[in-house]
Amino acid sequence: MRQYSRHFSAFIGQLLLICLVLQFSTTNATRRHVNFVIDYVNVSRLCHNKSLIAVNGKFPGPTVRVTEGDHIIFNVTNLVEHNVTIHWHGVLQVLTNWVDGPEYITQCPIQPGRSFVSEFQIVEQRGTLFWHAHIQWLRATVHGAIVIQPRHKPSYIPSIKPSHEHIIILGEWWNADVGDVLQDALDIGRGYAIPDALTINGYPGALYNCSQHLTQRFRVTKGETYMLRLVNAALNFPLYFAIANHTLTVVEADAEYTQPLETDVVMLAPGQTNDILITANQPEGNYYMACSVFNPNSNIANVPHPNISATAVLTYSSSLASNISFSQLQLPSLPAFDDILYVANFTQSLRGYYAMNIPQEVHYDLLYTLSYSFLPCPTCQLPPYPGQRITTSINNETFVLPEISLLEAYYNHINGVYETDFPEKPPYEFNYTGIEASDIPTSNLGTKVTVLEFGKTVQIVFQNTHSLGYDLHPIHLHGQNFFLIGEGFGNYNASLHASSFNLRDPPFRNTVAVPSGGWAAIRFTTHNPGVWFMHCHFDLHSTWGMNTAFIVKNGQGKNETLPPPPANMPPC
Ligand SMILES: *[C@@H]1O[C@H](CO)[C@@H](O)[C@H](O)[C@H]1NC(C)=O
Ligand SMILES: *[C@@H]1O[C@H](CO)[C@@H](O)[C@H](O)[C@H]1NC(C)=O
Ligand SMILES: *[C@@H]1O[C@H](CO)[C@@H](O)[C@H](O)[C@H]1NC(C)=O
Ligand SMILES: *[C@@H]1O[C@H](CO)[C@@H](O)[C@H](O)[C@H]1NC(C)=O
Ligand SMILES: *[C@@H]1O[C@H](CO)[C@@H](O)[C@H](O)[C@H]1NC(C)=O
Ligand SMILES: *[C@@H]1O[C@H](CO)[C@@H](O)[C@H](O)[C@H]1NC(C)=O
Ligand SMILES: *[C@@H]1O[C@H](CO)[C@@H](O)[C@H](O)[C@H]1NC(C)=O
Ligand SMILES: *[C@@H]1O[C@H](CO)[C@@H](O)[C@H](O)[C@H]1NC(C)=O
Ligand SMILES: *[C@@H]1O[C@H](CO)[C@@H](O)[C@H](O)[C@H]1NC(C)=O
Ligand SMILES: *[C@@H]1O[C@H](CO)[C@@H](O)[C@H](O)[C@H]1NC(C)=O
Ligand SMILES: *[C@@H]1O[C@H](CO)[C@@H](O)[C@H](O)[C@H]1NC(C)=O
Ligand SMILES: *[C@@H]1O[C@H](CO)[C@@H](O)[C@H](O)[C@H]1NC(C)=O
Ligand SMILES: [Cu+2]
Repeated sequence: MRQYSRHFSAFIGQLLLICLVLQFSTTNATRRHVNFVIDYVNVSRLCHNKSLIAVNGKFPGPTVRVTEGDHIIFNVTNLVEHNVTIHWHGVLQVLTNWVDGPEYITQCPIQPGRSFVSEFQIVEQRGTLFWHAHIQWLRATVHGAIVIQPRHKPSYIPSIKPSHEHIIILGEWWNADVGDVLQDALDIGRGYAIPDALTINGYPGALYNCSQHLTQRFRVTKGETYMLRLVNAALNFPLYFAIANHTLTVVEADAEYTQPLETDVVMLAPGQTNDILITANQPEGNYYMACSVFNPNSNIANVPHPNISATAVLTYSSSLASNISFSQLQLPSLPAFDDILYVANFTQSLRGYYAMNIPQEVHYDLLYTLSYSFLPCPTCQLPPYPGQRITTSINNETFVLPEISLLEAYYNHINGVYETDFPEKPPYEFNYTGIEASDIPTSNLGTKVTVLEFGKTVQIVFQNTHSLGYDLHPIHLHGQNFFLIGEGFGNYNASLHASSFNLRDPPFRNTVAVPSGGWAAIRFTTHNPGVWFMHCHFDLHSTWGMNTAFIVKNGQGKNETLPPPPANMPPC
């Protein structure tokens, strides 16, 4: 393999000239430089001091601010004793698949002491996304917001001019090292040590020990409207968010406009983002904002979750000088941790704009079951499944990460790295959401992908199953957004459900929270050649194998052809 890498570098060297020519042909867009140094930082939370891996000494990391159309020239330098990759989550990466970031899917990791320098363009997206490490569970602390200002606002978007904005990243905190949390989870072969706290911009807030004095305050001026840019950066929990006495108006999801939706509480699955407007129309004072877990898992051994809300405070300007009297603040009311009906209504109320071009004809019609499964594990001895470890699977396939990137293997025709026979449907039909124990399958281990022709429309119905209980799975697709055209509880039935698909104003997203005990249908068109990862955005489930990838073939001409790799791709 090492020999191969040298060969590969020489090959890239020859292509450098071509790449430079390509770079200089795109001169009139703004170039923004993003310099990330991955380093250790000491932080103190919940009465614990800890050294964690972060970017530029910040946790959460720096915000990347760009305007639609900009070129981002990044330099990611790794100064920690751990392999790292950075994924620009939700960025469409048009013709720049090489810098997408998932480890061993599009690149080998940036090894300690090395840098990765390259670039991509933000094409036809606006709103909030985020960047995060895409290797093991490093993204717990290696993440930050991406803010994309629109270049031209489409005429169908109501003109709202928020006077200011605040970034609100929802996340988690472990007193332990997250690498150890992952290793323990792998060793025991089932659950994992849940986080010690939920966080807002890295802080647990006043309801946790040693945290009151660090509670984050977001300043507002009475009468003005603010844009809140929300990101769920948590590893394994969908989260509710609300602000006491303030109505939230959702206007964007995953960096696409939505029809304005007024609600008291939003729910974001890991990987999802929302832009929300609030108006400071309440009496001067302090108001709690709070975030709590939505955990619809009805596992045999119910999955535990942090049950204390992360909080921060919305402070009207005249109250800024005075201390907060926390005991007098009221928490916003949040739905119960398992309120699947609230969430179903919220997600189904969220609509895109009619102006979008929704593909009506389907070329690839796929049904993907999302399941837990078991594989033998002699060292995993905990009851109730001694000798077995939990895995996850899609259509009975448990994904195994290769040792060189899929993209490298595809581009250079290297055999034996992946197979192209990922099943279009589950091996056989069963009562997917039935409760019979026989639904618990033993899965196949492999690295299987699906090859797609350019310019075709793919429909995927994700069907959750009852293997080991019901659960939600936030499925994230790299490289293209999809229309979320339908969802429901129970088993998907084409003859009943396909006719009610929303082909008028579905939201256009990169992550869908497939309902616990139900299904969700998406549609996208293959406009972007390359190898695109698709996976559950619960890191635990992705680690267990709920992943696959699409290879989108080249179309016609240069604008539909994946360019050669940039110079100095990190070698394996
Ligand atoms: C973090 O704390 C440790 C122990 O106190 C110290 O040795 C180290 O230099 C600190 N690191 C940074 C980046 O401040
Ligand atoms: C954490 O570090 C600070 C200094 O950075 C120190 O004052 C404090 O005592 C430490 N706390 C614990 C629990 O070690
Ligand atoms: C990338 O950043 C590192 C660390 O700041 C620096 O040493 C290196 O020269 C930079 N590389 C380029 C090509 O700018
Ligand atoms: C706060 O600390 C006390 C005393 O150590 C402990 O009993 C309690 O559970 C802690 N509360 C939280 C929210 O961690
Ligand atoms: C805020 O909401 C709480 C509970 O919903 C209510 O009791 C309180 O009166 C409200 N405060 C204001 C200033 O309206
Ligand atoms: C569903 O959500 C919408 C938008 O927030 C709200 O107006 C409506 O009352 C909700 N319906 C139910 C049944 O909760
Ligand atoms: C909250 O979580 C803790 C730890 O997981 C658990 O011991 C406790 O029973 C939970 N409390 C409630 C009210 O669910
Ligand atoms: C706020 O609290 C701090 C620390 O307890 C105290 O020093 C300060 O005087 C207080 N400020 C006001 C305005 O009460
Ligand atoms: C599937 O299983 C569910 C729950 O066990 C049951 O209510 C339903 O009737 C079953 N459906 C069919 C078609 O057997
Ligand atoms: C899944 O794959 C395993 C291993 O090949 C096989 O034993 C099992 O029968 C398959 N399950 C289904 C539902 O096809
Ligand atoms: C590529 O360019 C051709 C010719 O201008 C155009 O017809 C086609 O739509 C373009 N493809 C993409 C993906 O933009
Ligand atoms: C880091 O990545 C390199 C290249 O893929 C690999 O050979 C090495 O084993 C990785 N290191 C660790 C600790 O995983
Ligand atoms: Cu999942």
